[in-house]
Amino acid sequence: MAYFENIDKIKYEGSNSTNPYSFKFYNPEEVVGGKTMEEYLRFGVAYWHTFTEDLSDPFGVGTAQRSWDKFDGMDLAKARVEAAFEFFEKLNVPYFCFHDVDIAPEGSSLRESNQNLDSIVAMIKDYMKDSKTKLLWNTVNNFTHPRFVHGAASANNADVFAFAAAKVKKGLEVGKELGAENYVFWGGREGYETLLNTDMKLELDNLGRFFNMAVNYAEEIGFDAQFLIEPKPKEPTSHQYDFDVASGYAFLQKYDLADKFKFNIEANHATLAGHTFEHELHYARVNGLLGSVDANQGHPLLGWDTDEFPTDLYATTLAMYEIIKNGGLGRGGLNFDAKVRRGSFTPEDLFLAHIAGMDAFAVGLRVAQKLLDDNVLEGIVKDRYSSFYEGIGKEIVDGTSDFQKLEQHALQLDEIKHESGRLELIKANINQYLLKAYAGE
Ligand code: XUL
Ligand code: CO
Repeated sequence: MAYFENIDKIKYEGSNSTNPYSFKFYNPEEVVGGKTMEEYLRFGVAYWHTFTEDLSDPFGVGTAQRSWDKFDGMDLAKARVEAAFEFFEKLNVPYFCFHDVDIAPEGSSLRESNQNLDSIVAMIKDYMKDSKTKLLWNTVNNFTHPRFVHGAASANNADVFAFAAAKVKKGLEVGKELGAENYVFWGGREGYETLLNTDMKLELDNLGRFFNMAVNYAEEIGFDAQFLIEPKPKEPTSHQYDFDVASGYAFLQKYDLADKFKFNIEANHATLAGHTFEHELHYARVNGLLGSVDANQGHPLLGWDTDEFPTDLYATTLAMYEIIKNGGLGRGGLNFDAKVRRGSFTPEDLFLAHIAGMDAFAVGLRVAQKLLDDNVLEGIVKDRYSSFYEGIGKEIVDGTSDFQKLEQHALQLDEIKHESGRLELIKANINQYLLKAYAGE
């Protein structure tokens, strides 16, 4: 049975096409910077936003029209798998990702939940045999069920810690079974609502113990996925421990995990933390920790995680700039942790939204590569720091200087000369490159 019978396979038709069901800029075979767009961008579809989301919000019920919703229970889970693989094929997307509860309903016991998972995982494995779409990452949802009301690995209750561990154990087994390239930890409730009833030291230590046990178990079963932490500063907690890349990195170092994890960076989480998307990508990159990306965007006027499809070309360009400088995303990818708006409730909107996001990142890739090829920004940065390439600057960098020598140097200075930072020129240059990309130049 077809769930998207009105939609044909989405093809690249170029920037002049008026067909909404076509890619205007994403041409999977086009080579940019020595790799095809498909290899560079490694797009992934999020199962939860695309196949289980009903589009409800805190003030209104769900509006999504999904033909699989006529089923329920395990039949619904099976219908979603059929719909998902039809969607992946029509969108021609190389990856997908999911939480345990997205693909199979929880049973009345852990044992029953695991049985439900086993049967859907077997079905997905079968579909994957005839599909090019692979599993970018999986994870488990340790935040929705009431048992996680006070957290999971950072809960105040050891039974909850054990339950959370059992779910991650199963998640690692599922990841191995389906050949997941990464495994994600987003600490939805690993944080607190108030310090007034929280033992922060114990919670952080427990979280460290939990991650170490997960690493050990993955090694034990031979699951060699890249482990990723997905930082977010808050929501639903008022403070989440994996606040941003910098605090996540400090946590990993303290608990001896820094060489076992990288980061999955989500645009809207970065902005919630008061950072730009490119800040988080950059911070991870320069520390060798950029693993994967949850591609989306926040609404500039709303202060929460709106998970919109990314359409802001300036943001996708700066993000792709970081990703290219990282040498690509390795085993990671650009997963759309993005959902259609509540008013965009038709099944067709699911395609149109992904096309918009894929095209936006394809433009970002083209423009960022051109900015690098033409040395538009790199030269400016290099020049700005030229004082560190020779003389006293080189001594500082080489570690051969000290306060005595620096005082001697400072004492003989007359006037310190500064150059303009040229910020407006830099921004004008980026605009010029973006507009040239529209014109196909
Ligand atoms: C929530 C969020 C999650 C993670 C996976 O803000 O981003 O969907 O990506 O648990
Ligand atoms: Co996410």
